[in-house]
Amino acid sequence: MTPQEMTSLIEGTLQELGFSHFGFTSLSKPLSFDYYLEWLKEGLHGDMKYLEDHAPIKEIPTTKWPRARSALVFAIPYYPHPEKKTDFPLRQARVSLYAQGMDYHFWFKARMAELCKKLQEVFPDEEFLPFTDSSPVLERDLAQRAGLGWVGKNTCLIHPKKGSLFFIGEIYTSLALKTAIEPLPDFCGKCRRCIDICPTQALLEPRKMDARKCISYLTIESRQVPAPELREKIGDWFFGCDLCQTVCPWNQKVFKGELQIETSLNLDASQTEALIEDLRYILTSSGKKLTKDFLGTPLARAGSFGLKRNALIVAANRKLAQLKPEVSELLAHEKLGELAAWTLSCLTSN
Ligand code: B12
Ligand code: SF4
Ligand code: SF4
Repeated sequence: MTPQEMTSLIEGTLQELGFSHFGFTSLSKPLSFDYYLEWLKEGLHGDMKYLEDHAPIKEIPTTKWPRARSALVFAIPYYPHPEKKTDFPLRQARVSLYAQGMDYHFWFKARMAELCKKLQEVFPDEEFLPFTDSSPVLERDLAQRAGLGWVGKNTCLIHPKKGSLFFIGEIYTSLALKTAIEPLPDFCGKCRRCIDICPTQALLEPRKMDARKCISYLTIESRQVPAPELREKIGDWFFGCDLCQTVCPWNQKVFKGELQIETSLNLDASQTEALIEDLRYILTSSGKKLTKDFLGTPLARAGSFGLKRNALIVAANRKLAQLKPEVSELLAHEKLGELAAWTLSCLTSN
C-alpha cells in the first residue's frame, strides 16, 4: 500500500473521530532510545518503575507484538476538552487542562478501536492494535518520527499549527507502511520560556526533565508526600501542571488570548470561597465517595491519598486558614499526619 493510499483511507474518518492530525512510521528502534536508557539510569523517573519494565518492548516492539511492522500515529486536542464530565465535582481547584474531562485512556482508545474495525474490513488478514499512554510505547519519539511535531525544550511534542495541547495515540499494524513523512524541524530556537517558568526547576536542560520534581508527577503519579522544599513550589496546582506549555509561544499563537499565563490562580472573594469548598470536600470525603465521584476521570489515578495530599498542599500555599479544622482531622493520619502538621503551621504563621 502506498502512503497516499493509506492517507486517503484514513483522512475521511479523521474529523468524525476528532483527530487533529496523523502520520505513520515503521517500527524501527526509537531515535532517542539510548537517551531514554540514560534518563532511567540517572533515576529521573522516580517511582515510575513501569518505565524501566517497558524499556525492552519500547526498543523492540515485536518482542510483545510479533506481527507489528508500522504504526499509525494520531493526535487529539484536549483544549477545549472533547469529553467533558457534566457533574465534575470541582469548581476552582486548579486542574490541568488534560484532566478537565473524562480519562482519555478510555475514549481515545475507543475511537481508535473504531478505526481499527474499519481498517480490519479493508485488510482482513492484517493486525491492528490501538494504544494510548499506558502501553510500552515511546510515544513522543514515535509521533516525532511520524511527523506529528518536534520535541520541544519542555519535552512536549509541538506542532507549529496545532501547539502541544494534544494527546498521542497509535495503532500498531502488521502492514508494512513506507514513511513518506519528513519529521518536522525543531522550532524552539533561542526561546527558553518553559525552562524559566518551571516553579520546581524540573526542566534541567532543554528536553531533559527530572520527573521527580515535576508538579505533574508530584500531584498525580507519586504515592509519596513531597519533600518540604518542593511543597511551596507546587503553588495552587491541585492536579497536574500546564505552565511550561502555557508559556510556549506556539500554544500562545494557536490559542490566541485564551491561555492565561498565570503562575497562580487569580481569585476574587467568591471564587476563593469556591476553592475552599472544593478542598473541604476533598479533605472530608471518604475514599469510597471520592472513587465514585471521580470514576472515569484522570483524577481517579491519584486515589484518596493523593487527592487529600494535594488538597493539603494547596490549602497551605493559598493560606486558607478557614480549613484548619479539616486539616487538624488529618493529624492522626498514618501517611498524611506530618503533611497536615506542616499545613497547619503554614496556616498559623499567616
Ligand atoms: C511518564 C510520563 C510522564 C511523566 C514524565 C514526563 C517526561 N517529560 O518525561 C510526568 C508524570 C511528569 C508526565 C507529565 C505530563 N504528561 Co506525560 N507521559 C508519560 C509517559 C507515560 C511516558 C513518558 C516517558 O517515557 N518519559 C521519559 C522521557 C525521557 O521520555 P519522553 O518524555 O517520551 O521524551 C522522549 C523524547 O523527548 C525524546 N527526545 C528528546 N529529544 C528528541 C529529539 C528527537 C529528534 C526525537 C525523535 C526524540 C527526542 O527522548 C525522550 C526519550 O525517548 C507518556 C506516554 C508514553 N507511553 O510515552 C506520557 C505523555 C508523554 N504525557 C503526556 C502529557 C499530556 C503530560 C502532561 C501535559 C500532563 C499534565 N498536564 O500534567 C505533563 C507534561 C509535562 C511535561 N513537560 O512533559 C502526553 C504528551 C503529549 C505531547 N503533546 O507531548 C503523553 C505522550 C501521553 C499521551 N498518550 O498523550 N508525564
Ligand atoms: S509541567 Fe509544570 S512542573 Fe512539570 S516541567 Fe512543566 S512547568 Fe515544570
Ligand atoms: S516555550 Fe520555547 S523553548 Fe519551550 S518548548 Fe516552547 S518554543 Fe520551545
